[in-house]
Amino acid sequence: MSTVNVLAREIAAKVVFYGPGLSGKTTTLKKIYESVKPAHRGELMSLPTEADRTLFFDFLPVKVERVGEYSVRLALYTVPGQVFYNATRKLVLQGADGVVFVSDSQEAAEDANRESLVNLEENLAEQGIRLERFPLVIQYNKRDLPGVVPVERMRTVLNTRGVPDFETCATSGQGVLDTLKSVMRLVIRDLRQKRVVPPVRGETTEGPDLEGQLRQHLPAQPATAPATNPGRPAIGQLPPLATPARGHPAVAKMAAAVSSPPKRAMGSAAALAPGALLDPARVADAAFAAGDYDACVKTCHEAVRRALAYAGTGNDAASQALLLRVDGPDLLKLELMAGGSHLRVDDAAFALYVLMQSFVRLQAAGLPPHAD
Ligand SMILES: Nc1nc2c(ncn2[C@@H]2O[C@H](COP(=O)(O)OP(=O)(O)O)[C@@H](O)[C@H]2O)c(=O)[nH]1
Ligand SMILES: [Mg+2]
Repeated sequence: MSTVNVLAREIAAKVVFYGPGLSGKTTTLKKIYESVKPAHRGELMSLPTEADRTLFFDFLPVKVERVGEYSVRLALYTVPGQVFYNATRKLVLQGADGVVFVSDSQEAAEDANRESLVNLEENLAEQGIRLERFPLVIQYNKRDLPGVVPVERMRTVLNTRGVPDFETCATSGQGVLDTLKSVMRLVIRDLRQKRVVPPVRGETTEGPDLEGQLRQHLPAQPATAPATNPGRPAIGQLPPLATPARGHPAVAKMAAAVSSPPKRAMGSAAALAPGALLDPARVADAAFAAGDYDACVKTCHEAVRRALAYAGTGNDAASQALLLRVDGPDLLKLELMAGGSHLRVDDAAFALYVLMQSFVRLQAAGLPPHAD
């Protein structure tokens, strides 16, 4: 789903964090969110499933000012790991430019890791993508836990292709940013090979350049323990939690540009919309992108009502929400918001979140009955 604006020298790419349930994908994204300066990221949007509050879907836009001659905007997504969410995984995977496979180093997770990797391979194959030729990086996560599977054993099973791999601890942030840098490097190299991004004059490798750029824009070097390079310097501490720059214009603009790049854009809502609601979802994504938060919230509100109507037009909105298991208080908040004006980026992000929640619940209920 990469888009490249040659005139503006801007690349927008999509990276998906894939892996079995509870391997640490959401924690990894949260840590990236905390580590990147507010001016260089948007809001982290998370869509939880019902009972266990396992995060179903997370989305984080990140911007790196310059890589070679280009500035890079990354849209980072996680997928739900549980087996029964494969439809959602396929949706989120659509148009991915790169994948970070987050494996769980605990012995009990060995089967789940393997199965998830096979599932990734199958879902990419459905899109006509072979993993052999795809930007992929592996995280061996939860290395802090006692008695974890030796890295060499994990590598033999999961990294037969010899892709870059990293030992990580997502809860402390160890290795997380190195993984991100690595996948970014692969994505850009891939786009260059495909001639989507022109090669940089006089530069044979983007490696050191990219490294430099990230150093410049990340608050500190993270803890690192790349499995591929055990001779690396000792680990540092991650910086304290950054204060979210709520409503900051730069954040809004950046979040917008990433969440909805031009043309073939799959914004966060459109990614999950059933066919009949694709248009309003696109309008909502685009309004968010344009910074028109009033319009975004109103469009989301209207689209949510249409989504809920699939639960039966004879029911009122509250019953429809109940039937579809859309969160009542969330819906109420959206209703109240939609009547207001001068809404902020957080409001719009929340509205998109409720809309996505409705789409996911529709999908879970098998609605609309025909994939229209
Ligand atoms: N000890 C330890 N726990 C982790 C690590 N990464 C994630 N966790 C914990 O594992 C659980 C599941 O993590 P989560 O990010 O929600 O997994 P996801 O399903 O892949 O999104 C949470 O309780 C996390 O705190 C890690 O590196 N070390
Ligand atoms: Mg999660």
